[in-house]
Amino acid sequence: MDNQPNRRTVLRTAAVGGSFVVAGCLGSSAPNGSEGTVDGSAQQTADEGLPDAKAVDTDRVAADPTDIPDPVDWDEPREHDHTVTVEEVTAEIEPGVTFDYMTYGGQVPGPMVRVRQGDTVNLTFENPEDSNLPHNVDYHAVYGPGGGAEATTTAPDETAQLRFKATYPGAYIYHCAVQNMDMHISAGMFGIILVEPQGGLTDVDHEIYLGQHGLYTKGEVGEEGHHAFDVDSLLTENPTYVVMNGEKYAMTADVHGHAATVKTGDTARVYFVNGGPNITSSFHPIGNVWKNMYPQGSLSTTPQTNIQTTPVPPGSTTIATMEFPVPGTIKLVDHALTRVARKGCLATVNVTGEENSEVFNDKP
Ligand SMILES: [Cu+2]
Repeated sequence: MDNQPNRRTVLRTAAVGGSFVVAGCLGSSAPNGSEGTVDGSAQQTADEGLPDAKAVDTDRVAADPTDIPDPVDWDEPREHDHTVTVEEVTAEIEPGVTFDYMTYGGQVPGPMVRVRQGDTVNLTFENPEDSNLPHNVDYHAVYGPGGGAEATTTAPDETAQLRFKATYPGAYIYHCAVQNMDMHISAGMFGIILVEPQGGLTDVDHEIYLGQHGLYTKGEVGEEGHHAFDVDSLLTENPTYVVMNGEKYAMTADVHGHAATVKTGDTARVYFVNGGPNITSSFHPIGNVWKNMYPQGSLSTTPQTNIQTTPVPPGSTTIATMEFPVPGTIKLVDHALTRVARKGCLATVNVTGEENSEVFNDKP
C-alpha cells in the first residue's frame, strides 16, 4: 500500500506572509459582538512572535483515494451512527511549503460517507478543544436548514447532534458553512456523501475518491516557508495552488503514490468532488475517456457515455467509470491546464498488464 499517512517535520519560516490568526471569525457568536467578515484583514497579524525558522510537525492531509466505505450490501433502510471530528492541522502543500489546513478527520477531501437511499444517519459533530474556530457541516444530501449547518455549528470544545434521512440518491458534497465559509472550504473542509440508489451500483473492480480545490496563499507556488491564507487572492478568485486531495500532485508516483494501480481489463469508478470554493473544474482523463459519466453525481438520471471532459462546478460532484484496454499511466486533470502544469492539479492511475497493439501501438 503506497498511500499510508505519514508525518514529517519541516522548518516553518515566517518569510511568506503572516500567520493567519483566527480570532474574530465567529460571526454572530463572536464574543465581542462584532461580526466576522469575509475580508479577514482585521483578523491577520504579522508573525512577529515567531523566530525566523521553527520546526513544526506536519501531517499528511491527502486522503487515500482508495480508502472508501464498502458498497451498500443491504436492501432495507438502516440507521448509521456517524461521527465527524474537525482537525485544524499544519501540513505541506508541497515539500517545504506549509499551510494551516482545516479538515474533517485530518484529510482532504474529508472521509466519504456512504449510505443507501432511505437510510437514517445519527450524526455526532465534534469540534475539539484545541480548535481555534467554530465549524459545522452542510450536506447537500440533506433536506433541512443549511443542510444541517445550523444544527451542527459548534465552537471549539463543543459537540452537536443531528439526525437526518437520506431521501434521494446521488453523490453530494458536504462542506463547512460557517460565516467565512469560503475560507474554511479553501482550507480543506469538504467531502462526499454518497447515497446509493435502492437498486445499488454496478460492480466495478476499483473505486477512486478525489477532491479538487483551490488554496489561496500569500506567496508564490513553490516559495519555501509557511504560506498564510491570502484574502486578496480569494477576493479575485485566483488561487495560488489548485490541487487534488489537498496537496500539489498528491496522488502521483513521486508524492504519495498513484491514486490507484489497476490491471488491463479492470473497471473503475471515480467519485470526484469540487470543493471550489470558486472555480469550476473541467475534469478529464488523459489517455482515457469517461465511459459512463453521471453529471453532477446524479444517480437517478441516465448517464452520459464516452465523455472526454465534464464540467464540475464548485459545490458539486461527478461519478464516472473507466475501462483500461491498454497499459500505461492515465492522468486525471482539470483541463484548464495551467492548473495542472503550474498549480498542482493532477492525480494518476497506473495501468499494468499486456499490451494490446490493435488498440494502441507506439512501435508500428
Ligand atoms: Cu469550518
